[in-house]
Amino acid sequence: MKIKAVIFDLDGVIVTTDDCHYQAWKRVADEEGITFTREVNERLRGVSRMASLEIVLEKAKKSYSDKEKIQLAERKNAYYVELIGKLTKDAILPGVERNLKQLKENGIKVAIGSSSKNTPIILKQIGLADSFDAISDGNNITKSKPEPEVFIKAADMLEIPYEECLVVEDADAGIIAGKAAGMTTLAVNKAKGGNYHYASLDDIDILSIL
Ligand code: B16
Ligand code: MG
Repeated sequence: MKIKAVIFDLDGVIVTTDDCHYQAWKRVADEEGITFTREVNERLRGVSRMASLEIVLEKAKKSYSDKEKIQLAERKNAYYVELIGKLTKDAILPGVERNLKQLKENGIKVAIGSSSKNTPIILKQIGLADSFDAISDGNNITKSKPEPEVFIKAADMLEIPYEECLVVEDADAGIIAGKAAGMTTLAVNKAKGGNYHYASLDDIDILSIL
């Protein structure tokens, strides 16, 4: 078996926070008179908070200073944190717990590789705070996906060579990042370009492809 570790993206792979991101950005966009749709929200998957804001502002009728942009991002995050504070175990996506259990029982390390600075809050809310051997997230990186940094750091924490890691991602930016890190990639949902593709983790035993 070549793969010794599986690095999971968080939003869209472990947990369904898409709607929380959508509601929070929509609230800010409405307040600012900016058109924001579900289609635009899809483009924010795996993209950092400030890079997401730039995408949201493509439809803005005025320009915003750097200071105003930081305030908008903080406002969005406050709305988002309010919403994720209501998440429970029910937000864990189908197939996640079974796969985590199977991987651990077979000695495969598991880690989180997420762009989100809210990773600790989300994992605590859904009861998976102690379920991973390493957590690499938006708090310990300087370059967001599609840069490979978040996955490189996760592998380094695990002390596993990059080519022995599998990345599970729901975003094109995340698949590009995983490949750039020299890792094997498994795309779920609408992500494209992975070495493997499944609609959901409910459809696969990850162990069977390692
Ligand atoms: P935050 P992932 C990403 O998480 C989300 O997909 C993306 O929509 C969000 O903008 C980004 O985290 C930053 O999140 O504002 O909480 O720091 O998919 O990489 O787990
Ligand atoms: Mg994601």
